Amino acid sequence: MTRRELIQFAALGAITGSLKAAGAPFTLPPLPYAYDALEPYIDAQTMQIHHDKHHQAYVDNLNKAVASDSSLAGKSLEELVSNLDAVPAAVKTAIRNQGGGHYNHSLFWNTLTPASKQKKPSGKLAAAINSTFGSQEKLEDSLKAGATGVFGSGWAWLSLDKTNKLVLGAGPNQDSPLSSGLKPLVGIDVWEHAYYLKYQNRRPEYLAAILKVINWDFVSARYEELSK
Ligand code: MN3
Repeated sequence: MTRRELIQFAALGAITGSLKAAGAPFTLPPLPYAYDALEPYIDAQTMQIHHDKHHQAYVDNLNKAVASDSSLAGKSLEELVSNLDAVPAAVKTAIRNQGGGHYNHSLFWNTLTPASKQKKPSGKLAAAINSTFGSQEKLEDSLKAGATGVFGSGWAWLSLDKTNKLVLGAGPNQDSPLSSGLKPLVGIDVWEHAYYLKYQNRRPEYLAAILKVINWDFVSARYEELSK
């Protein structure tokens, strides 16, 4: 393995491990780079508040929800979010929102990288993007359109479906594609907390910026892992 492949492999292992690891209490994963690493596209203050305050709150509230029902003890984050129907009605909304928030953000940090290190999608993912969307540019245009169209708070997604086809989607709040039987590859957080300090109401400017810092190396490796 080259050094780059080793780093990708480690990042993939870290996120796959933390999402599948058994049971509460869940903990906030460290940001895999400095707060200011995504400047000038995503500012350091936004990253610090988004990770240390918003993501931490999802983790804390998820732990409270899991602690309130003993049937949830020992379940991994991925088990909880991918099988909401198995969650008792009294805590289902909390697991959906807080578990989804923890899962979505844990993935999100790993799918970003400093712009100076950004590469194009590679290998099987590059081929799948071209055959499904025509080109990387068309995929990015469609992702931007999906993210622009989210009313209020939510996410736009590139996921794998059950037949390992690439699919685009969007959802409100912290709903995760995982809960619909999809395997999320890239999520674009369009909650205002993700961009308001720097971009205020200019969501399209934020979307153009976030696409400059997508970690396609990580996404390419995740695609290979999930499509096996
Ligand atoms: Mn967020």
